Amino acid sequence: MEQTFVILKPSTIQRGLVGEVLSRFQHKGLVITGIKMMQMTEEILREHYAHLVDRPFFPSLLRSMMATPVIVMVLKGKDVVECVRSMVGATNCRKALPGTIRGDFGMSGQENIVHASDSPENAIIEINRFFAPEEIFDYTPLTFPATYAPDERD
Ligand code: IDP
Ligand code: MG
Repeated sequence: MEQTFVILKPSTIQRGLVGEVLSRFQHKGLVITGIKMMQMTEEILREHYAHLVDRPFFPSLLRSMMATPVIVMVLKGKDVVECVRSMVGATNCRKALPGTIRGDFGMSGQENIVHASDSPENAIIEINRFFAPEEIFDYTPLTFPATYAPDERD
């Protein structure tokens, strides 16, 4: 089954929203297969946000992402990459639809609560960037038969 990579950004830590955001993913039926707190560094952020290093807001994004430790996690589910991106909503929280995580919990384009991988290929790259293989636990919860039909569980 597919996995995706999520960061609870410093805005989530600072504002005390870790439980709220985590419960969205759990209530959806997604499985946490990896989770830890870590301090971002400029080096890893330059790699993770390589597509943005030349943008004028990049220095501000770096400061924002290093303002506190973050919580990084790996979530498992069928079509989970697409599913989590739609749960997260548009990049700018003011434009993100109500019902999405950014739409419900934020007011900023930069301080936008979460990161989520944007494709299955990038999810694999990002999981490997932030997690060692032994930090990922590929178990099957007892709730799976009530969460998926048999042909959805591969
Ligand atoms: P995404 O997080 O929705 O995938 P990206 O375009 O990959 O959006 O940008 C990564 C992060 O950079 C965003 O989540 C946001 O924190 C920040 N960011 C993107 N565009 C802007 C901007 O125009 N101003 C300030 N920060 C931005
Ligand atoms: Mg992105």
